[in-house]
Amino acid sequence: VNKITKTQTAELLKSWDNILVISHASPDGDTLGSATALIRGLEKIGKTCAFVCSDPVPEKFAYLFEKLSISKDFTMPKFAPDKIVTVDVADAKLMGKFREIYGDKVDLAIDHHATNTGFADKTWVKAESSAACEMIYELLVEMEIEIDKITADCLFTGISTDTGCFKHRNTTAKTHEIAAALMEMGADSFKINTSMFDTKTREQVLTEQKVMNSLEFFCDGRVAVVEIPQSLIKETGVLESDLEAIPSMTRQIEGVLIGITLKEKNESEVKASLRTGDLADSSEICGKFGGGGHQGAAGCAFYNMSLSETKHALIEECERYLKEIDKQ
Ligand SMILES: [Mn+2]
Repeated sequence: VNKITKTQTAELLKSWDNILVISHASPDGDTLGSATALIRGLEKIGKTCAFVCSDPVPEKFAYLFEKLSISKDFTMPKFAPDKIVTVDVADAKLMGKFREIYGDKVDLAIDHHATNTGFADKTWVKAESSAACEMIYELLVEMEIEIDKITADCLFTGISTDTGCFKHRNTTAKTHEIAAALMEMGADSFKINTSMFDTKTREQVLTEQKVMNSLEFFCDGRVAVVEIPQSLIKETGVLESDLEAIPSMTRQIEGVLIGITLKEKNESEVKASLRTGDLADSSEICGKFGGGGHQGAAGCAFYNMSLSETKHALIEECERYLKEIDKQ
């Protein structure tokens, strides 16, 4: 990995033009907030920019693109770029369909994942940053580019969403310092946090209602499991975003150490998403099945097994795991 510093990143960007900024597939607030804030900053110093993303931008993030002069078609760049920059992309795979075209042509990756694979020619990684948006904030300050109200909203969005509204373990004093600075610059924390964390679509709640019907407890109430069968996905036309709050709902139940969400992806694959509090380690349990992730959130996939076979395999592992914990 050819790692560079913030100062070197600033120098490179100042010397470049016709820059294509790429977000990761299934875009979230951080990858979109950092892309839009970076583009706003670069346009302020006269650069021409374009933006692409492999998947559609969810409607709730539309405000990030307000008053931006770039093309509204994010499925192809409006010009042949001279330089390519990814934001919040840990692996070329996460570029989705753009991997084929640009996967080995990325000039600069700006990322906060310690696991960044070094797919870009140059990489500025800062793993202690809670969000890529923290890094873009520091970069714009370094480049002495003014952060206007909309840019502040973009950056605040990424920081707030990647920290789960300043609740996840990755939240640091620095995170709060930067968020405070962004509020001074006009970021509307109330509006952003309400829309990101306190609002669900009706479809989302109706889906959650159906999924919660399947809730079961195991291991003396220390394991909670919910199931999302293909039939539910088909009959209700559920969107991926309607399901995103479900994994953490299992962990929020008092006494539950391990929350498990099982989703039947297709006829031959079941995906498990685990959530754990302080006392258990999701990644350790998922690791047993060839998956991975973090202590608090991890996943693994099961092939050619039914939902109930998957459930039993996981519960057996949880039983073993919890016995180990009890010994300590
Ligand atoms: Mn991120």
